[in-house]
Amino acid sequence: MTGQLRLDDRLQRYSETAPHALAVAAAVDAIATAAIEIADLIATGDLADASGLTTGRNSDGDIQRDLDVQADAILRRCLGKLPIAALASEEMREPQIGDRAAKICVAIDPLDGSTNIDLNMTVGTIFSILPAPDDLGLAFHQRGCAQLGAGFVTYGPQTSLVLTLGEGVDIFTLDRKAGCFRLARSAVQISETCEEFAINVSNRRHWETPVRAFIDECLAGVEGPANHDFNMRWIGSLVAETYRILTRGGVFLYPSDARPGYGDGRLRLVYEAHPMAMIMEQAGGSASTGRERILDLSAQNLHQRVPLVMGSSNEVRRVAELHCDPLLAAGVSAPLFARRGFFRL
Ligand code: FBP
Repeated sequence: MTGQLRLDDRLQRYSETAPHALAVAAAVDAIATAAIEIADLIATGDLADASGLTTGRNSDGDIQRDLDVQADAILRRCLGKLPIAALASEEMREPQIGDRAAKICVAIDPLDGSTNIDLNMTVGTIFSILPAPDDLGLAFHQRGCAQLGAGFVTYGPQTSLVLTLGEGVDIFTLDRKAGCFRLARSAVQISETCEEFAINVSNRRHWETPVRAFIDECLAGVEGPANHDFNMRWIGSLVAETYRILTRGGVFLYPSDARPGYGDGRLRLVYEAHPMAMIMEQAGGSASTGRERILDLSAQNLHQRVPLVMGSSNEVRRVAELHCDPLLAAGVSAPLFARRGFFRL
């Protein structure tokens, strides 16, 4: 461990650095407290009646599991003690307006990847912290680059909290005996190049031509223009995929596709793509839709979906190049070697 620095000590130091910092630090601290409770609940599983069973659908039509509902309640209880101007959750139809004098707004995905719960696989909590605008109706319509902080917690073999406060990315691991998070890795960096891609290939026939072209290049490996082999992973849990990229590089894609309801992909801009994009950029990686930088986008509505391509910057750039290719953009598949030189940059 990196000097055993505790998260609360890190937050204490940060809280003195800027006008919003005290409020941001308090929100992260509350999320960390909630995460310890959620981690316990997940670890106890069936024994605590937290089975991952489907209980219904949330306001946006997603299948909702008992743990989604419980995680949401725990986070709202912990955050509810703080002055927060507006709170948004994947599990709520509309944001909840709180203390109008407060300096920050918080958006959460209480339990991302919850279809994995009954498989005993990694799930997580994602959060985004924004400044409170004068008109709170616009709280979650701000561009991603307005975020003051962002992060996620993974509930896996270890419970880890990945955090950016706009000055790099740190990873804290839960010390279960002491009941606190301790610094495990600081100033995390994502390598520019990578040898691993992640995408749900079962949707291949529904993808746009540039996405298909990129994955064809990865699959061609050493025999194609990429000139090296790729490995593939698909966990079906955004937090676990992001953690992997922060650990050994890689590129993740959840693109738009032709299935009904997937015209903008699957992931949500405000509480999934924005925070992950801030983490990527703060760690030296990139995040785009394939056409635009994620942090330049602002949501028209709270639950808006967005295509997401993130990870090692050379691969994210390559996906963008393919989207700019006029033939591919028109849906014409070109042979691999016609698209780029054998020795890629
Ligand atoms: P939820 O927002 O419903 O939790 O879904 C998000 C997610 O589970 C991501 O974590 C993951 O990347 C993706 O959906 C998997 O989608 P698919 O099942 O279509 O491959």
